[in-house]
Amino acid sequence: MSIWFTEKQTENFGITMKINKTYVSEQTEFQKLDMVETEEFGNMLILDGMVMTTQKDEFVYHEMVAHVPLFTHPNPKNVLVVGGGDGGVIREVLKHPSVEKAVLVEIDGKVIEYSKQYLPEIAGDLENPRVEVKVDDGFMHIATSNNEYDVIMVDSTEPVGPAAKLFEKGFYEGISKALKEDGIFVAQTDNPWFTPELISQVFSDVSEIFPITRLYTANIPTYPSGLWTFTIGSKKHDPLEVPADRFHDIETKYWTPQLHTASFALPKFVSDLI
Ligand code: AG3
Repeated sequence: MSIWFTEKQTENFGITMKINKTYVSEQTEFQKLDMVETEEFGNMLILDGMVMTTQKDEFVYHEMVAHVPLFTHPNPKNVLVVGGGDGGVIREVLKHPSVEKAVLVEIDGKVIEYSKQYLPEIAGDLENPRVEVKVDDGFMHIATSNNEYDVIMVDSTEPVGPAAKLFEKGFYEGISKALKEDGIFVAQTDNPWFTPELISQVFSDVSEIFPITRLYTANIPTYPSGLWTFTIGSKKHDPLEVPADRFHDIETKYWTPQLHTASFALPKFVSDLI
């Protein structure tokens, strides 16, 4: 007998994976958390029935969330990750020597705990002395931060459940206030096939607050449609005008200096959304 997991990405469409083992299946204070071993993609974290990350393809998302804004900023020192309790974005952030402090604010301590246990190569850097982990509400953390961060990364779930308020204009206003005067933020903004309105809405909200707003994409096979978007809001530095000598050497599997720029080249049906 074999067991298969399906994430129904829409009412009528889904992605299916063969499951070898279920390590955890638990209702936390905030959401349903499953940690499983898949045959094809290694261990996988699922929240509220949605694929969050897998050992095989996690590098795409985590590298692209971290390196695009971090290389856009000339000297990022203080960095905040909202969500991202699996630690993948933090691992990539720490590859930038200018970063003195990386704060992770994750609402659900169970995500951190089980990621350390079952996704060690993703979560391993959460113990690094440059990292401060807070189990707290990211929305509240943003609301009470002023002029503190160079770069903020929103590594949230989808706009349902605990993350719904992280896709609202008021949250982006809070982010702007929490950033220094030349700060940059990035948020994962879902996919253009099944959630085109979300991309348009977020882009329009962010562009009312930030002088520079940009959309870029990456290919993530286990996420809905595989074509994932990220929205950048920046007060001063344009990700499309990064001087070539700012791209220092780092070890990556997806991000390259060429791809940094190329990821902003959008298919027509995607650029029509913004
Ligand atoms: N956060 C964004 C995952 C969104 C996936 N959506 C879905 N499967 N419907 C990923 C967390 C990784 N650190």
